[in-house]
Amino acid sequence: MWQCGKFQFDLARPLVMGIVNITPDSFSDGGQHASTAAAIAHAHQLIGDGADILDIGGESTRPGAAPVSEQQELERVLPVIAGLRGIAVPISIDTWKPQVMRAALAAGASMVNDVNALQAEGALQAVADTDAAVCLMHKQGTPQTMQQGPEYQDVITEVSLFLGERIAAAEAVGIIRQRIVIDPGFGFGKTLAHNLDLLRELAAFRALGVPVLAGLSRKSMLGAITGREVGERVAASVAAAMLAVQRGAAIVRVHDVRETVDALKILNVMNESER
Ligand code: 9MG
Repeated sequence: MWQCGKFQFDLARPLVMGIVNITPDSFSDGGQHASTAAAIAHAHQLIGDGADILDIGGESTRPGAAPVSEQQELERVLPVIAGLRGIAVPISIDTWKPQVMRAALAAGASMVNDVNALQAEGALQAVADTDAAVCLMHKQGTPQTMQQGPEYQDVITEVSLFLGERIAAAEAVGIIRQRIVIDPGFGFGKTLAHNLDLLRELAAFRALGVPVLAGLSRKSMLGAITGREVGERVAASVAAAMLAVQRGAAIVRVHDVRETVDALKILNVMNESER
């Protein structure tokens, strides 16, 4: 069982985490109120499309993205979380900032998705003080610099060692394994070759004893392979999600929930009907 606040999942089938980005380029240029309303409407659409979890973020982590202040991030995410109170699926807050984690969890979020793996001062404690789930993700560098010549001796071993250390750090402050998922961080300080190695060997991370989350949706690695712009990567994203699940991912983080849910239904039926 994977515990996510008051929600529990047996992970007998893969879960689909739908992305709700509340950044100026995502929804509306009509001010904060319009962005909030559009984000809430989008979240309901994703639930209707079959999302098992919603991942709400107020700061872009794209390569080269500018950081936003804690205050700005709070102003973006809190009204959306409040507007979604009572929905049937857990809300994950996508942040590395401990004060944003605390405020979002108090407002009703059930999970923290931290691309910084709870390394910021106070982040471990912010999660430990609750019953929330956490995603510990690997990255090399920061979103501002991470794609400037990332290097590894052995990407699988290095990412695996890091994630093992972060699981231990989380457990040391009382975050039980049943609340933890790990993520190798596709595109976060990785070349195309590193990303392909990670996807090929994704099953290796299951040896760490917690569920694996994979986020490949619309990423530049898919653009590099297909030659398609970000808005035209739906088919590549669905294919990548399928491959990740076949290699042991328990959760896939995606923009295109409806298409991914449909594709995974085919895979699930095949797996269940296996003789
Ligand atoms: C916020 N964010 C962007 N990409 C991501 C990924 O691949 N994994 C996780 N956990 N979060 C991500």
